[in-house]
This record gives sequence, C-alpha cells and structure tokens, in this order.
Amino acid sequence: MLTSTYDKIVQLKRENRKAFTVLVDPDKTTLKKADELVSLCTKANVDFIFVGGSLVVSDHLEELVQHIKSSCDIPLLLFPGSPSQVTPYADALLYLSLISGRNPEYLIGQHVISAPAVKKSGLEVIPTGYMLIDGGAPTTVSYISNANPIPTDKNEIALCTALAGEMLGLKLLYMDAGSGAKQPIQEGMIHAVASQVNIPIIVGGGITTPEKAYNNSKAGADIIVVGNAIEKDTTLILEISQAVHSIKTVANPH
Ligand code: 1GP
Repeated sequence: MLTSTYDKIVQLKRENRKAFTVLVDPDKTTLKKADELVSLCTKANVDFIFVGGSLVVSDHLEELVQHIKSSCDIPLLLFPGSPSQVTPYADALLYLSLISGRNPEYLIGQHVISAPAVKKSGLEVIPTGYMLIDGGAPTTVSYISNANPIPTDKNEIALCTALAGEMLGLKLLYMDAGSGAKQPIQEGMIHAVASQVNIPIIVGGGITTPEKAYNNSKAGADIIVVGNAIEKDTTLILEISQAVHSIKTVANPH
C-alpha cells in the first residue's frame, strides 16, 4: 500500500512507467467543465491532476479542488503560483522553488511567508525544483516571477541547475516552458538532464500533440503535463495518455 503521492511518483519511475498529468487552470474551469475533465481523465487513466497557475484571478480554487476530489480517486497536486493557492483539500503540494531564476522571492521569500499556513494545512509537501526554460516568447510565469528562463539551447545550464537542485535535496524537478509556450522543451535538453539526475522529472509547457508527449517521455521525462491544449480539445486527454503510457523501457537500476 503506497502511503503518499510522492511514493506513487517514485514507484512509477522505479517501474519505468511514464505518467501523464492534466493541468487544470481554475480561471478557465467551471465545476461543470471539471466534471467533463474528470470523467475523461478517469477513462484515460490519467495519473495525476495538477491545479493552479502563475496567476489565478478567480476565487473558486478551493471549491474546485474539493469538487474534483469528491468525484475521482486521481491524486490531485497543487501547482501554485502563489501562497494564496494553497488549500488543505488537495492530496499534495508541489512546494516550488524557482531554481533557474535569481529572484529570491520565488527561491525562498514566498516560502518563508507561507510556511506556517502550509504546515497547518497538513498537506503532503513535495519540495520541487522549478526550472523555467525559454519557450520562444514571454509567458505569464516569466513575467510574474521576474526571472530569466534558461535559453532553449543551453542544455548544460539546465543540467547544472538540475544537479544543484538534486544535491540540495529537492525531490522533484519541474522543467517548464510555461503555459502556452510557443516552443516546448527540446528532447536534447530533457535527455541531458534525465541522463544524470535520479529524481523524477516533470516536463510541461506548450505540449500540444501525442507525438511531442511521447518524444519528451522517451527523452527522459517521467511525468508529462498538459494544460492549454486540453482546454482547446479534450479528446487529447485520451490520445496523449495512450501515447505516454505506451512507452515501455528497460528496468531502472535506481
Ligand atoms: C504550465 O507546464 C504547464 O506551467 C502546462 O503548460 O498549459 O502549455 O500545457 P501548457
């Protein structure tokens, strides 16, 4: 019996099973829309649901999280852009530190401010190194965080950043080109990081096709995240889930 969401992520990686996550943006998701998404996610065996965004304007995140939790067993993780997006009704919190940037607010400042509330929430906290990669145009996250993304072709910067995050004790890496990125992260960069880092790697930002999700997974992403494309076409949930789950690789010694 797995005891935590993080255990489940690690278990999947150990078994070399690739995972697929649907990102739900509270600003774009009514409770009715959430019902449709949850039904499709359940049918498609989606592994995780993330809820959050760099900028959330609506005030129903907590209600939305409770609603999704009451209608499915898929682990729900908060992917917060700010401490105001923390609610105790999720299964776990991606406790994000923007390690690719040099803005102390997103490295540690917001964490200090929100620490008592996070502790009180009782949420499972998963320390996550968040790496913003240039996706061809400014994104909401690059604007809000006031942090330079890692250039798209600088694999060695991505690798060194990831290694530092792992050695600092972070439990997950999230390589993100930002929501709606024009250009998703290149396979070469994912491979450069995945070949030297042992902690699970989440990849997202601008993934719009099953092929891209498949190729990113093959390159070393353990969890693929898609938000925007699914908002436009929900049939992608099944297609991308099948593509990601079709990957079978040799047993991982780690
Ligand atoms: C954004 O990685 C997520 O932070 C997902 O990006 O919305 O472009 O799929 P998209």
